Amino acid sequence: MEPPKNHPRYVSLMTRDKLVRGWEEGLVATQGLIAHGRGEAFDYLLGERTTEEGDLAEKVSAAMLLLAEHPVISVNGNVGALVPEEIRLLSDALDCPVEINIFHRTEERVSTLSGRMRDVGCGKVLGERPDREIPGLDHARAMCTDEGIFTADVVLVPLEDGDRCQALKDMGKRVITIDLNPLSRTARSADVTIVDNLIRAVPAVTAFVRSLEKDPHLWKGIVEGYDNMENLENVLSRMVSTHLLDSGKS
Ligand code: PTJ
Repeated sequence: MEPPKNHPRYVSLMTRDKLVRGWEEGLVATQGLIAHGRGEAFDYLLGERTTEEGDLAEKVSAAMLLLAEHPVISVNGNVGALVPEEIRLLSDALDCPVEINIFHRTEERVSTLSGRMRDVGCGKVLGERPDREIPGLDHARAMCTDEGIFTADVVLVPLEDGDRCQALKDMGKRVITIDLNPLSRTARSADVTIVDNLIRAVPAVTAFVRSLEKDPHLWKGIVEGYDNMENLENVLSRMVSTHLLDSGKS
């Protein structure tokens, strides 16, 4: 049953439904439902909106992706279920491939997710035929493609596992993540952490790419002036500040 549109948590409830449908279709790992619940708790503390810190990280991410020679967008089950069209729009804006890169790997899920991304119009979907491994990870989690993540200089990895994020960093890549938990290992090891909900963050990064694409002279300055740890501290302070007690959502 669909909640009324004026329900204070309408978007959150509809997002849950979308994720459950994704699970029924075989896109989302069962663990993905649990991971989403953790994300929801942090989003609740943010007031379920994009903060100044999220906005800044989204702008820096756009500039970093525009500066990249070979950017790649990594897609897992939650991403494929919640924001496939939005990822396609971002990959179009950057003219870059997406790579299916999942933590709980089965060949069936890789194939279902690849199909979903092609159905929404993604031109280049990698990951079904991995031919490389990310050093330092066990075989299933290390698999990637030479054309995609292995040779990428900048990787956008939403909802990434901490070990894999660190392994990508160890390969010398610049890593951008989207993670509502500012305390996660991924959040703390990425170059840019967007502490915002996937459903708001991906369209926001695309909008920044579109607005910055004609001003290449601005990109470097935007990236160089950014301090990820400082931004994480700021968003964490915002989460624990008492003004949220007035928000009155349930
Ligand atoms: O599809 P697979 O097999 O690759 O598995 C995907 C999950 C998400 C299950 C896997 O990567 C995983 O276990 O992730 P973690 O380590 O639980 O981390 C997920 C992080 O994403 C947590 O810190 C959550 O707070 C955060 N998160 C969950 N939902 C959202 C989110 N961040 C942004 N937007 C969300 N909607």
